[in-house]
Amino acid sequence: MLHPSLVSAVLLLAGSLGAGSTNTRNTPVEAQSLPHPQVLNVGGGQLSPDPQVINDNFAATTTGCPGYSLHSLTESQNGLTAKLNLAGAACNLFGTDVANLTIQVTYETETRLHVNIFDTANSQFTIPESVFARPKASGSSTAKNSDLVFNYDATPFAFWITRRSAPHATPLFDTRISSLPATPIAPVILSDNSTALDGFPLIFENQYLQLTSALPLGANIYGLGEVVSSSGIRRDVGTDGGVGTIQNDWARDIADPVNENIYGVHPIYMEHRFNSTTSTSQSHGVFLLNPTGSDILLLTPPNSTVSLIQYRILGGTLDFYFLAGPTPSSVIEQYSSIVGTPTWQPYWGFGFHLCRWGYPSLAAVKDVVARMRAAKIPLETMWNDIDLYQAFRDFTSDPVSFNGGEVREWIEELHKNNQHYIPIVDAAIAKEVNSTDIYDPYRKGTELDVFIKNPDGTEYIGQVWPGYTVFPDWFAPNALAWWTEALSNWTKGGVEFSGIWLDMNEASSFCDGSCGTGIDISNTSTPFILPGEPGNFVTEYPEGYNATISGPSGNITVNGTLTYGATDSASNGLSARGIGAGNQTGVELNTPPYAIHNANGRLSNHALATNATHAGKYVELDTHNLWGLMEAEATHKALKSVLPGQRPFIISRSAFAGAGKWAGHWLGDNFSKWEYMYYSIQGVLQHQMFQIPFVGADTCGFNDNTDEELCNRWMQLAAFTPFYRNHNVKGAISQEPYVWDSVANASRTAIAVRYALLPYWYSLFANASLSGTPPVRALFWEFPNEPELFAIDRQFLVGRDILVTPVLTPNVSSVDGIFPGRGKTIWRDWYTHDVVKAVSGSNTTLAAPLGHINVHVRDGAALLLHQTPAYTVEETRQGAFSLLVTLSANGQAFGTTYLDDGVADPPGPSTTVSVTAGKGSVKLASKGTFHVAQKLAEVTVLGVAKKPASVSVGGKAAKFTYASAQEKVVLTGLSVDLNKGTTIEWK
Ligand code: MIG
Repeated sequence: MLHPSLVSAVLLLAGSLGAGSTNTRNTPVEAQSLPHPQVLNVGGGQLSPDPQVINDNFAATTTGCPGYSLHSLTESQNGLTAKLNLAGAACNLFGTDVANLTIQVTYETETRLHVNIFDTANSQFTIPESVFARPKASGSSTAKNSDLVFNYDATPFAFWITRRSAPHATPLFDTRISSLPATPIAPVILSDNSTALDGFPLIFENQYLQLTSALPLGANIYGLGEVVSSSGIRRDVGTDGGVGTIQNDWARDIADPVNENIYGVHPIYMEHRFNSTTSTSQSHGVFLLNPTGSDILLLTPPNSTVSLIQYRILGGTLDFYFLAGPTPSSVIEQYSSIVGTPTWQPYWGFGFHLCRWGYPSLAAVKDVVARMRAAKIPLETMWNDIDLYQAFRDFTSDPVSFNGGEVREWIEELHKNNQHYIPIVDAAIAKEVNSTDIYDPYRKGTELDVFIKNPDGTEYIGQVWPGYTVFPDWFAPNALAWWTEALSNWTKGGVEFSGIWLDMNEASSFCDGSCGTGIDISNTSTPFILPGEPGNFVTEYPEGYNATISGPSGNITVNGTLTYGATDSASNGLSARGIGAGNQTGVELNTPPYAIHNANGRLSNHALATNATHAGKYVELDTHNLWGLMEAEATHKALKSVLPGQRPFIISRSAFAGAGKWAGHWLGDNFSKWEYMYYSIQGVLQHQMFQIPFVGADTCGFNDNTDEELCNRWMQLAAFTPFYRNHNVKGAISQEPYVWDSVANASRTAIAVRYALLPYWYSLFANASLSGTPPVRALFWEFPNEPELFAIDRQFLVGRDILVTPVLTPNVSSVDGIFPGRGKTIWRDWYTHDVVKAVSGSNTTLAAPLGHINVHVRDGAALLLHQTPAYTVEETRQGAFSLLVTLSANGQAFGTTYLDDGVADPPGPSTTVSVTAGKGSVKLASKGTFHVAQKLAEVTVLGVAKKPASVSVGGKAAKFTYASAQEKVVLTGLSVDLNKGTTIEWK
């Protein structure tokens, strides 16, 4: 049994190290002098000098690459297969050219075309089916009825994808690059006088793949991530000789830098093409199923008529999926057919979550929960960070500050109050420091052989919070069973969690290589000065913050008046094919010849050495980007057995394509800056495309101190994002929403709107889990023919109907926002129901005093709402429903609401309530077997031009009120049985 007990590890406080170092950034900083011995790196591989040179200037060399020619073509109804042979002498640019390739083209569905180019010998790494189940072809889809067409040139081999409906239009994807001028592309692909085509042959080497496709000049590209993009949701393709984007795909533990690789990897993009002649648009998607480290560049050659996308990949195969769309949302839905639809979230998951790093004790946490209630700010779920742990060890609680028995009692109290508890789980597992140290998760894991190894078969030992650590190997056959037992014992020991928070799972390691191998590992101190400790005090505040004027409240006084300025577990069924570098000879594991633009330099920096091995067959070099995905899957499966019948609630920091099937995501270590509040919107939108729709940012900001004004605005904005959690760094000032009265007010207001809208949120997520439809939407996804919306990411839509226009700058009392629809769509204010007098096609200025977030309802909507938002989601659910109908100009509206018990996994019986309005009536009809106990008590219809003479419900005359300013009919005191439906009519 895995009872965690730590006997002799002595935890040295990191603050006692590195005295004298000052650093204003409160991310952990490296201590000046480490007590650790020199890194030995035994078995962890010799690491290359740092930094490795990035090979940007190599067009001259690529010119020498011969490309391939196609032969032995076999065509079938569903596609084709052929061989590709190296068309000349190998160039061995960054590895060894693979002479024999196979191309397989499959028309998998009418909207999905699969182009897979792989080494015929099948020794390059490919994701095992157990980790990523590739979609099945529909069988009935053929080359003849597909929306997409695969075209090719045999020699030199190149292919392009067109739409069947427009064979002569610019291809969607085109590796011929024939329209390029002969001019070289500076600065990334450089200086030779070769023809353009010569510059972009297909390169397929054991350690380097390169494929380049033409894009329309200045194309609208979205996706590719994870990233905090300086160009917003619309990625920068560069202009005239410039590289706009280098998306590096190497999962990395780093506090949200701009335009660099961060926690997750999602090689999917969507392109949106607008035809200005016809004012119509079409979107398509391109997904590369390859988890190997890579760079994806978006650039525009000088004087070029096209822009380019170029993939540079460290291994694996060119496994492409093309998605036909043709609308933005349909591209996203089609992507879910490859990576899977997102996991069902429990209803309570949409409540407000509160967390911080740096709660010293259970008493402090209890106090927070009590203060939330005293302030009447709904708290659904309380979280704990690594403060909970004993000696930073997973699956423990500190016997003194978080005493197990008391923790149990407290969590059970939370549960009685319909609240929940979520603890953190770090990726690395502490290694026992000596023979008297007993740490069962380590001991049992060693017994079951579930940890990552050095190439020589010894245990790989890195270093994370608890000191020297090992790392779960999700490819190990026993990993899932071991993980499940550890989680189960933890909850049995008192930490009765309702969900799990997965951190550090890129996976992160603080030292170089297997640094604990062969040395005394008894020093468990952290090689960082923790935030808030001497040498790393948290001193930064938001932009514009003025401590002299307003003290700790920031720019405003506590009453809200502006004072500043003027205004499977993968374990089983491992594929024997495509094992990759773990089984190949002549592969440089630690320093691949091409250095991708990993902003950490060496691939192993702050991560595991790339020659670390998994289950005796795979190497970290090939599988690094899969760690978070695989941990999320294992945790999901573990929670299904620890909390049977309930939907696993998991938030993971690292992710790869498909992780949404198992977990949600938070946007990592952002900063308490206005800029980062803005970035949170693009982060949420990106992850809608990535099929991880349950996502949100650390509200009020993680790193640095927040201030009252920023926290006020952010608590309101985040109430309209799926995962709503306030989280804070250790050592920063407190930022729970009750800390400032104005923030408390703003939070209560926004949370009330959120909880009223829960049936809508929940229905949007049901549609996501059923069909991959994105719950949160960029404006152009709903209005794809309005180019002025293509880059909008300071506003967003929740579903089809709710437009959110947050304030993203300090010291203002109004906000500019665009109202999509070019004047044809009616937008009504959520709070007043007034119709907005919107400027068509450009910004409208809206009042936005502190504590007010602009929310507008689209016309044609029928929203079933909780009538009375309460303290918890459960209490809110127990109350009656109300209905809001917003008639369009022609008097119509439609909406559906999905209702079920909100917890069962797999989902149990459900009922869908459909509301159809038109011609003086609103009809409610229900379908399904879930019994809806709560009645519909209130109906509001907006857009009834004249006061009706009479209104009836189910044929019986009903009392109503009418407000002509809002053209509003309101019926209250109803008791409509939603299981039966009814008709409301007015004359
Ligand atoms: O390197 O557990 O992103 O949310 O508070 C710091 C402490 C480790 C990083 C997470 C952050 C969390 C923090 N963790």
